[in-house]
Amino acid sequence: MQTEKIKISGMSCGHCQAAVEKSIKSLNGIVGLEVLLKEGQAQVSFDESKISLKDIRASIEEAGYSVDN
Ligand SMILES: [Cu+2]
Repeated sequence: MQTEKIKISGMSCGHCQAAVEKSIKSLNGIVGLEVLLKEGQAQVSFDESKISLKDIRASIEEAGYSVDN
């Protein structure tokens, strides 16, 4: 298992936070997730044999938010 912190910009309210959570949770291989609205950050734990950080970042961008790192 791998845990990464991802900087996200564009989240301004609870709906944004929920949208990011939903898009990441819909991915196969996510083990743990915490999205922090104020910090603009997500901490994601995932099974790297099933999914890559790149896929997670892509899903955040598909939901309409920008990934900073
Ligand atoms: Cu919002």
